[in-house]
Amino acid sequence: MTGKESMKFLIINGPNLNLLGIREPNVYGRKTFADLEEYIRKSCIENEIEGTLFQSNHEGDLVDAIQAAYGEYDGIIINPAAYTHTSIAILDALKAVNIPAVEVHLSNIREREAFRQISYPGMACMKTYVGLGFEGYRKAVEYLKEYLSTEKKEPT
Ligand code: CA2
Repeated sequence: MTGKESMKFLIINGPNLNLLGIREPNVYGRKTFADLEEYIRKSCIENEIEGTLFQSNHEGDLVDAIQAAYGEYDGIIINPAAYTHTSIAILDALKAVNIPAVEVHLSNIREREAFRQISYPGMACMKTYVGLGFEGYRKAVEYLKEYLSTEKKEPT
């Protein structure tokens, strides 16, 4: 990336997040997935980031998207949804591409069921935002932007 180009982030959302606003409003809120995508796009624009959004219900498709990000994106923001708690494949993909990544969860998984206490993809992420709803994605954009701006200035 040269000085004048904007940073490129890939924002990945995992399974069932496309159902947002349809069920479980007490846990995930009343806003829809379209609302979330609009919020993320706006967060990227406000931070002068070129954001690409990707959602899939399929683990392999999420792995493929992460692999394809290699050499194309400066940062990854990921809410792996239920795959958070099961997917070593997503963890391995994130480690393989070695793109700075931030994990986001709408709910506070740390205060939920025991099976939600482990995050495999989180082990390859620089930071995790939980329980902030949509705001977590904005914070992730801001954190990655700041991290990458600072990193660029360091002497090689
Ligand atoms: O809090 C989060 O963002 C989660 O990643 C959401 C996942 C859950 O498995 C993780 O433990 C935490 C679930 C996403 C499913 O979203 C739904 C939305 C509406 C109705 C049903 C599910």
